[in-house]
Amino acid sequence: MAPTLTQPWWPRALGLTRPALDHYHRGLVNPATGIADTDPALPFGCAAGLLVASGRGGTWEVELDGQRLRCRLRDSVRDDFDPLGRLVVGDRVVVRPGSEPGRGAIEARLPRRSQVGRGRGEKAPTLIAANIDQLVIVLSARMPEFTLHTLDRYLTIAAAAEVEPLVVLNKSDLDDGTVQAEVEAVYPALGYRILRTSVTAGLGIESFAAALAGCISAVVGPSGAGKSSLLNAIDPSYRLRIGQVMAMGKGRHTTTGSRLLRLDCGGWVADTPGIKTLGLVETDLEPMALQHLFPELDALFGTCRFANCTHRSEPDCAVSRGVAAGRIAPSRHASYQRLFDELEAARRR
Ligand SMILES: Nc1nc2c(ncn2[C@@H]2O[C@H](COP(=O)(O)OP(=O)(O)OP(=O)(O)O)[C@@H](O)[C@H]2O)c(=O)[nH]1
Ligand SMILES: [Mg+2]
Ligand SMILES: [Zn+2]
Repeated sequence: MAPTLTQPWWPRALGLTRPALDHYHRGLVNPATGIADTDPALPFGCAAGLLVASGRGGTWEVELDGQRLRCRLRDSVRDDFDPLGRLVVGDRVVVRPGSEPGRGAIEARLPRRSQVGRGRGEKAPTLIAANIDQLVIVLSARMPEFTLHTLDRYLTIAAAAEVEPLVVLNKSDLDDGTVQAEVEAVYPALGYRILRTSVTAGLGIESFAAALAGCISAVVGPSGAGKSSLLNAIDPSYRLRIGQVMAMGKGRHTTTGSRLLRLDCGGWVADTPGIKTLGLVETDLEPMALQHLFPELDALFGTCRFANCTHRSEPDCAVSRGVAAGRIAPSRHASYQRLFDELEAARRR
């Protein structure tokens, strides 16, 4: 029997109970028009599934009732996706099973609760995953070198997409404690969850696995940070390709496409390719809205002399005062300013 969207079929199918699922719209969206159909029932003979991988040659893998279907896009919907409407892993799709076993056709994409992407400069942004509960930000202490700004950039992406971030400091075997101290001085107090791992030393792997259990996560971070290594560490059967440190930094990415992997403990995780230029996919993010994505700046909202203070060089700015008084980390203020300038420049283009 085809499930209808008036029932919360999706969390049940995946064993999920997250309250964030309330965000789901009900009703179908016609990918050609972006308009929700008012009829909440799925078309006769169709079922809703989870897009787990984009195959080559226009084939997509969809998980439906514990089965894997290889699907193509129905011709009439193929060309109708705008850049942000393209299918991506994590999308919920309406599938019509084919006459051949294990085959089907994607008829429509269901509305998204969230989407995370990366900028590509002038080009349209590339989406990483849709409908994720958690953005797992993997950074290495060294090789590639850790920077606070990279961390702030990823945290901003998560906040803009309204996805819960989890920070993983990997390669802790290469850290003399400096990176850990730098991070712990600032981020836990802001409410961010931080894990410390080392695949090489087998450190923190269990906590990492536990943090993924029961939800849909996307693992992001610079190339070479150890994203695929961490996932292989929690389940060797994934057999994800691991890069050679020597080849890193030469523009080579070991992981290429995104794929959702099923977790033994329930839930899904997407390994993603390392990101070189991480832009804000929410192209409609106003520079003035950026302050709300930094919790410590958001807390001071409305307390500067000027109501439209950008917290850069205005007189009597509560944020600058906070930095001077040691209540706000200078690195956070610097990250904010850099991202603000970027957003402003993007608006002018
Ligand atoms: N010293 C050390 N090396 C690690 C650790 N984790 C991973 N590595 C090494 O880092 C290199 C890159 O690992 P990958 O897992 O391929 O990195 P990735 O983040 O998936 O990279 P992309 O797929 O290119 O985005 C490999 O040589 C790993 O063996 C760690 O905890 N400590
Ligand atoms: Mg990888
Ligand atoms: Zn200000």
